[in-house]
Amino acid sequence: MKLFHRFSQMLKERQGPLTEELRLSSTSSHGMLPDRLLPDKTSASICGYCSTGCQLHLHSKKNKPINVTASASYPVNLGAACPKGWESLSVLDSKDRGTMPLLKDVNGRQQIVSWDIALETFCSRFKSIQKLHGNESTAWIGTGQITNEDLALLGALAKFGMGWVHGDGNTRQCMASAVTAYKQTFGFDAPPYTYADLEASDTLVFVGSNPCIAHPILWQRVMRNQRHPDIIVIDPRMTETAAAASLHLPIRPKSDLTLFYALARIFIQNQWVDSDFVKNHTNDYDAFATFVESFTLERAALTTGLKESTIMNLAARIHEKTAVSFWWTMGVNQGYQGTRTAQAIINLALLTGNIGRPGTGANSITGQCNAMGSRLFSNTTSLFGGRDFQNQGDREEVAKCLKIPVARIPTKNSLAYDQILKQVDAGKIKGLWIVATNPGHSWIDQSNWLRLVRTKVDFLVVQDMYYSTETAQEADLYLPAAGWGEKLGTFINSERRLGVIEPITEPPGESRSDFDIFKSIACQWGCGDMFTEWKDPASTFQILKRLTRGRPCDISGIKDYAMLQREGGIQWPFSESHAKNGSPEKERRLFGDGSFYHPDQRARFLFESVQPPTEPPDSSYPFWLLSGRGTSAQWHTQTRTGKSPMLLQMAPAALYVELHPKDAVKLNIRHNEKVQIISRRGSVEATAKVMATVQPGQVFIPMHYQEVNRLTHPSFDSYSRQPSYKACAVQLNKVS
Ligand SMILES: Nc1nc2c(c(=O)[nH]1)N[C@H]1C(S)=C(S)[C@@H](COP(=O)(O)OP(=O)(O)OC[C@H]3O[C@@H](n4cnc5c(=O)[nH]c(N)nc54)[C@H](O)[C@@H]3O)O[C@H]1N2
Ligand SMILES: Nc1nc2c(c(=O)[nH]1)N[C@H]1C(S)=C(S)[C@@H](COP(=O)(O)OP(=O)(O)OC[C@H]3O[C@@H](n4cnc5c(=O)[nH]c(N)nc54)[C@H](O)[C@@H]3O)O[C@H]1N2
Ligand code: SF4
Ligand SMILES: [Mo]
Repeated sequence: MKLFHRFSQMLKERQGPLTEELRLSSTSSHGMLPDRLLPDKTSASICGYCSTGCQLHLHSKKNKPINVTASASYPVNLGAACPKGWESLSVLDSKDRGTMPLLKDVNGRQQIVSWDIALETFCSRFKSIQKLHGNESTAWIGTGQITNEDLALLGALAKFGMGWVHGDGNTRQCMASAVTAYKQTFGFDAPPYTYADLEASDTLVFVGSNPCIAHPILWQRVMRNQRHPDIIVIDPRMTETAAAASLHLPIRPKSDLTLFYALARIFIQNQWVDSDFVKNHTNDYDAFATFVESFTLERAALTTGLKESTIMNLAARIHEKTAVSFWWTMGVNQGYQGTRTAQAIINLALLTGNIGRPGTGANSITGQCNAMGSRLFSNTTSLFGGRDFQNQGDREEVAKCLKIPVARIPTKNSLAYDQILKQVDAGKIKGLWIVATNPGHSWIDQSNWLRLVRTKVDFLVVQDMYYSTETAQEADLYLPAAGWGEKLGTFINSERRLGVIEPITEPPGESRSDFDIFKSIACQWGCGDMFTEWKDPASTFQILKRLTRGRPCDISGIKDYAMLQREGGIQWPFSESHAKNGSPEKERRLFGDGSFYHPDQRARFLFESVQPPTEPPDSSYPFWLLSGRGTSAQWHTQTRTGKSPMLLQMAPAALYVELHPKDAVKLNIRHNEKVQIISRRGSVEATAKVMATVQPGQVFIPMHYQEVNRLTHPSFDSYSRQPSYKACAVQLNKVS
């Protein structure tokens, strides 16, 4: 009773919303919480890992984070979280958190320095490079894992304050193909769906997407679907998602484009097309119909390795249902024809009229917690709010909105990530600033990356939570950043929902939030005046609202963070005029009225001839190497999740490779034996896991192991410049 009394008292004094779960568990007859687990403060925060955007309640006691619960009332996760979410606080307290800036001395050793020296060095070094080589000689590489407010301040500071022209981010590795596909087809980068569509579909088609592992709580939404949906997975591997599907199509790597064009041909030939929708809301149908004529069933079967009857069966299953949704992720985007493949999926949705209605859509799932925010607010490839640097009117709008001279806004787009590195190699870009990404593990073709960083970059600044990352260890100057759980701002999830992240604890030592670091740099650089209105994340959010006003992604109707918290997040668009009609609906999808964002409001059919794989297996390198997410417990380069003992127990610590039993017999390799994997770029040693998850002739390595990108082949989609991580040629040898 005493405990209950204390708990009620605490409820009265709480500083944030307490979860239903905590309240229940502490008052139920069998579940009194021990005193050490009773928080004195709770924050409600969107998870800082994947783009599902679950809301977590973070609890602390005497300023120490103690535990996490999943918000039961939040419309995204409805009380659930995955292992990374549950463990999100435990990774903050780690001995390799940066607590002070580090600067390389004359012997190349990183030494602790004060912030004053760090900031002075940052500005003087970059300024001197710019003075000698011009404003295009420096660039930044950002991320989809910091807040909208951080991203916008970084983008405005670098381009408008410091005069830089080039910046890109890790979202290039991830979402660029989807972004380009949507922009070209719909007229704006706009994933049309809402998560309720997962529950309202009769048929869900997942292409190159493994939500069981990569978006576990989205997968739970699929499991809540009461319509006994047909779940179809198109993936070379028998993934966890494929194993749970009603139909798995183990397509040959990088042959999706042929499959989708062949499907379009089947729809057209059988008159399974929603002609009214096509006539009223699309352009270029006739040209598309002519184009797909050569994609016969025989051709598709030959290219994809799937049976003709399987392809016909797939077409019929899509045709027979009224609410069909298509979902794609990295198996599509990370391809040398990723943009066209994404558009081939969109074409199917347009042809069959599966868009704008519940349970439908051509739906790209984003990756990182704020990949969507980086698309709208990073000010890299596109000018704020999805505008164009090359458009005079767009530049004037932004200048007016930010009250800066229009001349401050570059008139050209940033180079893409790979192009920035090419300029580094050419000696044109000499200074790099890397924020919240770890290319020393994640960038394609590692040996080239290392060569560039060590021999071509004059000044490398790395801003990260940990000083131990592969990238931070190469830094001339390392800036210690606060992480998720220690800062405030907003993220946008896969269904366009803005949500708030709240701090629950202080950053360690003298580390600072990214926002504060950018502000300090602005002052030191001498452009602090430009950012007086950008006082803190909350006031910056008001600037972001202005930047979106009148755009498809208009969020001007969202009053403030309190409103976002009260409403359970809000999906864009939510303009001032929306707001006049009252509270936002809990779930909203786009294109219900069939009007798209091109000036004629019509979507386009976009298509192109199929190109051969950039590095197909041959007699010397006979295997396809696939890579991707291997476990729900690890996140990318493991800098964060690798700090949780619990998460570490959930996946093998050392590099492994999945290999088909038939190939294992041929090569005389047994389960758990060591093998060497060699590509034209490098070689690594791994433990063989003999399992039929992969097809014969294919092997799979999770991307969480640093070694994987020593092997990958640097080829890129020509429209999106996204790296084609997913497939290259390797050979396999038993280590005797
Ligand atoms: N646990 C965990 N979750 C994560 C992440 C993480 O690191 N860990 N990262 C997040 C991020 S940033 C992202 S982008 C997402 C990625 O989420 P997903 O894209 O779902 O994950 P991946 O495993 O990279 O790739 C998906 C599938 O593409 C398949 N694939 C490979 N080549 C082809 C092909 O040619 N055609 C087809 N159809 N399929 C192919 C692979 O076999 C793989 O199963 O996950 C997010 N969620
Ligand atoms: N072979 C292969 N390679 C791949 C992929 C693949 O499928 N196969 N997938 C690609 C994809 S989709 C992606 S998204 C990339 C991801 O690649 P990365 O972005 O390199 O991976 P992360 O480990 O997420 O790196 C984020 C870094 O930011 C730091 N950090 C976290 N939060 C904060 C913060 O608030 N502030 C600051 N300053 N730092 C912070 C972390 O410690 C970490 O070092 O990898 C790509 N690489
Ligand atoms: S599914 Fe994604 S957002 Fe939800 S708890 Fe897991 S990592 Fe976090
Ligand atoms: Mo990603």
